[in-house]
Amino acid sequence: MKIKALQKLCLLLLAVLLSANIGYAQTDTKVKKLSDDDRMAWWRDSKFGMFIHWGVYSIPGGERDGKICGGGAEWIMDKLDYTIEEYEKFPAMFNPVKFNADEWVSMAKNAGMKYIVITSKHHDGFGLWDSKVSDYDIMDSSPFKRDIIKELSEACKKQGIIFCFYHSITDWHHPQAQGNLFPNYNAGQKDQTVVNPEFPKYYKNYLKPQVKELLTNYGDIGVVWFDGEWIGDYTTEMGKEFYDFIREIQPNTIVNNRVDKGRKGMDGMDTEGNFAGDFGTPEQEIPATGIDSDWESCMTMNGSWGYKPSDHNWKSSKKLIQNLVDIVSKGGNFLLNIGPDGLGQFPPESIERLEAMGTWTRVNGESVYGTKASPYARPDWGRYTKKEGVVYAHVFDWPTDGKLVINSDIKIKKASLLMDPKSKLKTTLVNGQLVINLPKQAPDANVSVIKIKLLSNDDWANLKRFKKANAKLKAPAKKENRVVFMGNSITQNWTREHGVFFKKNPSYINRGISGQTTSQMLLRFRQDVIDLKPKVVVICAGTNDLAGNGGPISADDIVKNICSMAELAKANNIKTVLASILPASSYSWSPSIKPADAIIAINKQIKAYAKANDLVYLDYYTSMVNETKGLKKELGRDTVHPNVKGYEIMGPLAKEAIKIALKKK
Ligand code: FHN
Repeated sequence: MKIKALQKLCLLLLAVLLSANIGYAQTDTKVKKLSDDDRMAWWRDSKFGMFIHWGVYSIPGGERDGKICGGGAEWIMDKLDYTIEEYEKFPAMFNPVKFNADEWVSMAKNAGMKYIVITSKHHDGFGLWDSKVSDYDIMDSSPFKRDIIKELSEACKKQGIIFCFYHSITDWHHPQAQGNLFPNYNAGQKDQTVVNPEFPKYYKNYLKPQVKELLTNYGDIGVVWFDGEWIGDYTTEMGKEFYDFIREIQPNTIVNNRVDKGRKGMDGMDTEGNFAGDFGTPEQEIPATGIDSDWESCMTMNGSWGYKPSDHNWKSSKKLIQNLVDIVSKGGNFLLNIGPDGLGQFPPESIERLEAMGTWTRVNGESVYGTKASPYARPDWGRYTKKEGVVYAHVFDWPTDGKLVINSDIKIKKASLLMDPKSKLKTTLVNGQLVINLPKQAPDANVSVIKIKLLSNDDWANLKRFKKANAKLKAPAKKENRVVFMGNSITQNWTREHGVFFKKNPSYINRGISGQTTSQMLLRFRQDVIDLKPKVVVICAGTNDLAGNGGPISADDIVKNICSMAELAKANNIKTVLASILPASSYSWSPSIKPADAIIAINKQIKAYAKANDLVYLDYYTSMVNETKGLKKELGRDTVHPNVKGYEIMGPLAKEAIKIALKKK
């Protein structure tokens, strides 16, 4: 093929490739707009982020000629009265050669933080990225000449951490903003009439274009975290317009409520009214109670956001871990701050606390990430967080008696130490209060977490337990005397403890479920008894009601529930054998209950009802009771549950009762 033709072909190919690339880039900008819930999902599940206040103010660290500025060191320009000219010496000195973005991101990730919010520009106006809108930035005004935002955003992307940036609306350097207010650059906060008539130009020609740069050149931005909106210059109209402007550029980014003017002080939540912004921003405080809207509490580890070596007022790791739990239990996110020094290093005190939080989140993270706020009253000993079917009890103060009183609305299926999934913690009822029995020693010095698997509400009566078995069960043959045993663990354990009874009587069907109360049995009576078309049903119930498993219930109501089952059986031509409650002096899982006399009283009522309705009363009680109205030791695995000998007593009694029932008209 002649050279000329070949060249033409290559040129053509190149042109096609180039047009495809442009096509790709163009397609790249067409981002599918997520619903608000989908857009917020990653943030709501993340719960824990790193705030980084870094800038040229990290060089003086809050000190000027031995004088320390009050509050945050990042306010030194205002608090220690630097003119702009004087302050501009800091960018010229800013050369953080120790800055390593990957290391920073790893420290955040290892602490259990899911996103990072870096100050792209704080109130002093200095930009940590390569801005084409201004030279007052890291590339043009400092010897460092590395785009910090670029390096951090790439490091975040590499390590799966969501990259976000903070941006100050107030600008003490810009002449059309607050740059003309020396020495009180923040005069406009207290006196809203102190405004710069040029501010709208700053807003239009500087603030928005710079934010657009940050939203355009550094990939997906998780959160745009505004601040400094308190100046009189900045209006709610600007805020709403700015919000839309940002969502236009990155439709799925999240913007805090400081984009608008609704925030009422450090409380951080918006006042009544229609304000832009996706979440509230409490600062240095944790709301007293849960808040049913999106919010994130930002907090320093010591008393300063910016690096301030003179500030030693460090919160303990324990306090920070408990703050994380407290915030998450109230439905919020925790944005914990780091103030790196002028060389780009995290203070050792911060690293120590990040590591401690990492040690805790690596073990207990499931009790934080993706959880919902606690629906229960706050316990004195700590906090709750919740997930579908699980409640996490976060114990701050380990009970000296090892008895953790749990909110009685929590329907416990199984409790264990989160750090030891195989552990099984006994739950007992003491004076009607649900108690989880804990080991003497708290497993974690900061916050020890108990994982509580819930009896799933949607299947409170455990209808799914026998669903499959029932479906497999064929309809009884015409002559078959099918008998269903309805009950609790006493019935359930019969198959395990004395299985031969059911083997020898294949028409006997065990439908006992441990822990069940009469109300739960009533609810599943249709599917687990009536639909199985037995000739006879043996009902042995009431023990767990007396133990208070379902909460307090009167003896009369227990009997009513049992009689209701008998009436259901009668209505479906099923003969009923009403079994007595077995004798018991106490219940290990509810030690405060002394059931002996209540059992006698209820059995009397059941017997009377059976007599009055021509049903068969199956008296297990008399053969199994000891002299103290408890279960004969030799017949029980414990004070309640029969052992093999116990079931060898019960078997013949039951068979005899069934025989009598079958004969009844
Ligand atoms: O003035 C700032 C302060 O420096 C810091 O950035 C905090 C962080 O939320 N916000 C402002 C004070 O409310």
